[in-house]
Amino acid sequence: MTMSGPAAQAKSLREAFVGRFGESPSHTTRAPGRVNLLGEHIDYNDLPVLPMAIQREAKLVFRPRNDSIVRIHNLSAEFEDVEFEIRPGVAKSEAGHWANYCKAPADELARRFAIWRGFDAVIESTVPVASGLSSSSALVNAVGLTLAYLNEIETEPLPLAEVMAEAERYTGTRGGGMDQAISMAGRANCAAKISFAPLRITHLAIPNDWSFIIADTGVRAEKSGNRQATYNRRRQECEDALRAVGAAVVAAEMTHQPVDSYPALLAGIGVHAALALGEDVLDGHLARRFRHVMTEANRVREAADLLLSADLEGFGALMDASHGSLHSDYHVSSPELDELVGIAREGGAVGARLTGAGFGGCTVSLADRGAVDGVLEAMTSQYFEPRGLAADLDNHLFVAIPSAGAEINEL
Ligand code: NG1
Repeated sequence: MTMSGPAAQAKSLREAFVGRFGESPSHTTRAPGRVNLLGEHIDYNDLPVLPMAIQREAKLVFRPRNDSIVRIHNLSAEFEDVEFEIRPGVAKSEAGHWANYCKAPADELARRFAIWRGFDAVIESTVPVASGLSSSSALVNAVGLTLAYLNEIETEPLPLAEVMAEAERYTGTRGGGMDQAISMAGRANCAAKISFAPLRITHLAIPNDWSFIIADTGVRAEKSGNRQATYNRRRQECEDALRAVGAAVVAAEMTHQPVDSYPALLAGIGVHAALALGEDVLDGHLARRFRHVMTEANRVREAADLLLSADLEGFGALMDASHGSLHSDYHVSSPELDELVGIAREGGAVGARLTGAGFGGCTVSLADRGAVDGVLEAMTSQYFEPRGLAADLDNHLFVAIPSAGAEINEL
């Protein structure tokens, strides 16, 4: 009998560890990537989002050391070995280097706790890189959970996820906390509604006959350079819009509570009044960014109810509306993302949208289980074959399996 899938991966990780470090690993850690179903570019505004963890994951085997050195060998030859010492202020590698996602949790944990114990590890990730499926947070969480466990500090999923969200900012992206939270705390067969400040998670079962199809445009949405600058600019624009609308709320005495956050704005005057005020006081791109944030927050609220009542068509319609808003108001789509969304809809999906930060990366489409083959065929023949990507199709096109969050086990 030949092994395949996770069992074969675990064996090759163990063999590589023995080859590299001359002894056997003692533990294994895994942390999944995620697909965001609804609620894009609003986690950093502290508004709820609706992602799920997927079967693609970062997995490592490791052995503790008796000093503060971390050595990580990546099974993929594309990524060179990483070695550093755990301490506050770990020196960064060049921008975009994968080592920064290993150093980030060590730096953050060392700033908060007296951690000292390092490890040797061999790692492999099956999350496509720079594709909006959170390969970065899977890596940060896998290394962070390993360090937390070895140094006997916080390993409860949500508190650790909050530390990891802060940790990932070491890499230069001013991200929200969605990715680290769902990767740490996801539950099998479920999506999750995640709210922030304070971080909370509600698991929502996905109906059996719903399938979420992930399709990778093949255009990398790199986390460094231009894309990082655009992402950070969007965040700044949201802050600017909130400040202007908040000042108008106070001037008009619409609420007596301070309007210092998006959740406070919605609690104070509600989404419809906020939208109307936004149209009045904001111009141009700030008005568009604000409209996306408000309508997307409303879609997440409705989507959680539609999931509970298994309303496939209704949920799909919200995904379509989300894509429209990300395209026209938030300006983070791309021709390839739009094309894949269109093909999915024509192929029988009830809804489709870009997922993750955009500017390339993946789409997520919702289809009834019976319609999945039609969607996969349409995407294959109309998008992947013409681009010569069909040979590597499994990496570009797959049905998401809602998966459990990060864990650590003895070998
Ligand atoms: P991606 O680029 O898909 O990993 C980023 C942010 C999220 C969220 C989404 C947009 C990080 C680690 N992730 O995700 O927090 O803001 O964009 O909804 O920065």
